[in-house]
Amino acid sequence: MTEHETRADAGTAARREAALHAERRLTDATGRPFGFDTNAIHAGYEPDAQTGAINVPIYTSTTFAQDGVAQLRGGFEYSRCGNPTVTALEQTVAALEGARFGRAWGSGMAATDAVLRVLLRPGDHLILGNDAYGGTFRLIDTTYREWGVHCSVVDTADPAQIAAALRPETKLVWLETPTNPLLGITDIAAVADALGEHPAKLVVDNTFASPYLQNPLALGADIVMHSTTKYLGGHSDVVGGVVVTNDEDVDGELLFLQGGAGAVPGPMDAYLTYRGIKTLGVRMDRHCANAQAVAEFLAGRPEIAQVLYPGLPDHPGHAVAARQMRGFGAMVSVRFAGGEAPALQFCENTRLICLAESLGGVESLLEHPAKMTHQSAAGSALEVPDDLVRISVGIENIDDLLADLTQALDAL
Ligand code: P1T
Repeated sequence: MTEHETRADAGTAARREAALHAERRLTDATGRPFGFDTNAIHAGYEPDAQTGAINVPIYTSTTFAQDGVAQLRGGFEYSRCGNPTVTALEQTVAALEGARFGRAWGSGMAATDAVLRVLLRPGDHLILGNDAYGGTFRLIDTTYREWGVHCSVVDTADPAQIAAALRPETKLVWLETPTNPLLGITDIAAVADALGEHPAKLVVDNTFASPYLQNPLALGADIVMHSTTKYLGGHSDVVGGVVVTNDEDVDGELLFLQGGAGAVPGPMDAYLTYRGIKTLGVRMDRHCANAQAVAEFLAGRPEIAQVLYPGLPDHPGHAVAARQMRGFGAMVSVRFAGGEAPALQFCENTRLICLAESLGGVESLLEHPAKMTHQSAAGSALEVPDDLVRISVGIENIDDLLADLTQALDAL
C-alpha cells in the first residue's frame, strides 16, 4: 500500500507487490533450484544496478522522489509503506519459507498482532496451543479478549482436540512447534487435515525451528510468523518479526496494516536481520549439534528429573519432529528433581551461559520461564512448572558449555 491509497485499494496494491515477492526461491541457469544456504545469501537482493553494491544499502530515506505526481520511480513512496532494505529482508524470508509474500514488522509481537488483527473481529473465536510464548498468550488474553475475541486453549499435539474445539466463528488456529518453553511438537500436516474444509486459518509461529529446520506452509499451514529477534537475526542485536503467506488476500491486509498502522522495522534493523540470515544454515547446524550434546549430558545428571528436547528418542514428539523438521533445534528445557529452589539456583550458578530472556543468538542463554518469560501465564492453562529452566544453546565450543553446566550443577 502506498501512503495515500485507501484500504479498499490495498488488494490492488498487493497484487502489484506480488510481482516483487513471487517465487523468490532461486534457480541456476538450467532451472535447477538452489539450496537453502544459496537462497539465504542471494534470494533477497541482487547487486545494485548503479553501484554494484554486494550488500543491500541501508536506505535511511524516509521518502522517495517521484517522476511525476503519484508516479513512483522504483515502487517506493514513503518508508512506512515500503523501504528497499525492508523489502530485501521480506523477500529473503519469503524465499526461505517457500512463500509468495513476506511482510516485516518492528518485533515478533507486532507481527503476531498484525496476524490477529487481520483475521479476527469482535465475536470471533481462535484456538491456541496450551504451550506458547507468554507474550502471545498475554496479548490474546488481554487486548483481544477485551475486544470480544474468544479463545480455546488445547493441546495441539492432539489434532482431535483442535477438531473438537472448532466453532463456526473460529477464524484461526495458532500453534508453535516446538513450543516455548516445553518443547512440545505438533504434527502440522495432521492439524491441517483436522481443519478439513473449515475456513479457519492455520498459523504457525516458526520461531523455535527457523526456516532452516521447518517450513510449515509446505505442511499445510496458511501463515507463518517469526520473531526474527531469535535465530533469523541470530546475534541478539535486533528485535523484529516477519509474516509470510501464499494467501494473497491475507497479504493484502497485512500490507494495508504495514502502511496503515505503521509497526514496521527501520532500515537499520531490517539490514541487521537480513545480514544475520545469510549465516542461518551454518549457525543452525552448530546450534543443533550443541543442543543434542547438552540434552544428552543433562539427561545423565541426577539433579535433572526430565530433559525436554525433541532430539531425544524418548521425547513424545520425537518421531513427528524427525519427519517434519531437518534438525531438532537448539532449545532445551529441564525440570529439576528438587523443584523450584535448585532451578532458580542453577540459573544463577552458570557463568558462561548468561541468565537472560530471549533465545536464538550465538551466545547461550538460560532463564526461569515461570518467573520470567511466561510469568503472565501464571494461573492460566498455559502456566509453566516452577521447576523448569529453559536453555537456548548457542554456538560456543561444546566443551566449554558442558564444563559450565557441570560446575553449575555441582554447585547446587
Ligand atoms: O520478542 P519479539 O521479537 O516481539 O517476539 C515475540 C515472540 C514470539 N514468538 C515466540 C515463540 C517467541 O519466543 C517470542 C519472544 N520470546 C522471548 C523473548 C522469550 O524469551 O521466549
